[in-house]
Amino acid sequence: MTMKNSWKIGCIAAALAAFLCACGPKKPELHIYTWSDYMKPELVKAFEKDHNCRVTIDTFDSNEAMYAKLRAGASGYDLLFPSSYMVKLLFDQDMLLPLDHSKLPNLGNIDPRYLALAFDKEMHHSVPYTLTITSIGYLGSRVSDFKPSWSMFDRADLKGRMTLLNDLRETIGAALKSLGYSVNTTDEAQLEEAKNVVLRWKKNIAKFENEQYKNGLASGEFLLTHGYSGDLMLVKEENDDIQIAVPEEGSVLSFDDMCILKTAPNPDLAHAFINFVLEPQNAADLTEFIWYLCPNTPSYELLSDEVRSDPILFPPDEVIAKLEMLGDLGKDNEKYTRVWDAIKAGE
Ligand code: SPD
Repeated sequence: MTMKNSWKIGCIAAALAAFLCACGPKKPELHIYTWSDYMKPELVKAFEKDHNCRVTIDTFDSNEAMYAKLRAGASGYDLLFPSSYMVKLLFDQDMLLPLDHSKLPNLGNIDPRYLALAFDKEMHHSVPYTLTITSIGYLGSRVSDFKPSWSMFDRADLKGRMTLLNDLRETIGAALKSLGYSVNTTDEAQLEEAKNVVLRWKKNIAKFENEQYKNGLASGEFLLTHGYSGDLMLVKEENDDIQIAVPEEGSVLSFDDMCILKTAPNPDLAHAFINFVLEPQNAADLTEFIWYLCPNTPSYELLSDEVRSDPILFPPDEVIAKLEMLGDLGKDNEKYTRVWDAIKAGE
């Protein structure tokens, strides 16, 4: 063999070795489907390292969008983070895997005070991830005479500078609360009244919006927005003129839960991820990163004093008393969809 040939063979062998290494045994994968800005990347990396796996995260911006995508046949997801009323719908449609509690030794960390409010108190199919209090965010120096009230959306002087959530249960719920009704009413007359309230508000808002309102508020494009508590707290880090208030007529309290699809390709890894999130230090890191409270009792003492005294993360009892959870309304969900369609189509 000539020098030239043996050099060539050496190169080919090295390339082959590198190729075999790169294609080596495929790492297990975990596919998560969740809201945006809802996970701490460093924690995902730590989980990938601990479990020698790869995590991919897809996001949705409303429960209904997530549900529609799954019903349309999207597959391959292991772990979902829907709100509780949507968990109930997924459960009723037999889409969820019963949780194996022997793989979730950290379940006992869930705060019993909040678990008492949850629909799935035994955590058969879902585990609370975070709490959302739907609130109003506004720029303190730009909105004069602010009142913590849904009636702010009637302010013609803020026309075109406000947004409402593009979330039918939340926005119809806000109108229902403004009228003194339950966010779970199925009474047609009350829903009709709520529809007219949202149509009135619609004249003053720039748009129904679930994501861009965050940057819009931070940049001053919007002066007042209906928003999810943690998202508003997140943008407050960018602009400390942002104030957050819970309307005095009452608002929505939601749990977003972790649950595993029946069709999950990797249910073991999904259980491991849930248990990882329930580690007190991880739950505390999440609360301080995504700004939604992880209802995990031993994590509370790991939070900073500032976070522990925040009235949005740890609301006083009188605020909690005014909050209502969204329920799954079964067949009556259609009534809300009809009202929402009419709102979207209406002037
Ligand atoms: N960026 C995360 C948003 C999660 C908000 N929770 C939604 C609750 C809906 N009722």
